[in-house]
Amino acid sequence: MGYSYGAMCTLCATLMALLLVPESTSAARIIVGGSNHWQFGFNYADWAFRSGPFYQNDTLVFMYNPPSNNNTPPHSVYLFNDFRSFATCNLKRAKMVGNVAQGGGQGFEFVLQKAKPYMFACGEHDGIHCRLGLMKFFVLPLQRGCHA
Ligand SMILES: [Cu+2]
Repeated sequence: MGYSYGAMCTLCATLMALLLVPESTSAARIIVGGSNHWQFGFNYADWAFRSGPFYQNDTLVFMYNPPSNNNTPPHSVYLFNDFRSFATCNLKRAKMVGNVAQGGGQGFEFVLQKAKPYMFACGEHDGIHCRLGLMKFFVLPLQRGCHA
């Protein structure tokens, strides 16, 4: 008696939605920047915001051409340990995880092994790619499922 038809419908719809969303247990392989790959001037913070959430053990793939004679600007992948360095694009305390040559072919792969914040940037041109080129973003991978 207590439940209105509307409330029952809402409950039903909620249960249906829960049942229909398949719980994905396999890790994903995500191309950073999508079809834009890893390049100067694309807004990666915005991309990361729209592409999330990311999950523990997902793989981020950074695709960028190795340096060549026909003026391809080199890129790389750096990981920051502290937010202040990330915010100011100070690479001195960042660690290079992908060098300028590793973005070719299938791209440079980085597995988000832990459920902790990861802060990335391109380390080229003294932080100019990070500062002016918007080549920086952070992700906070979530644990997958309730029984991980
Ligand atoms: Cu770059």
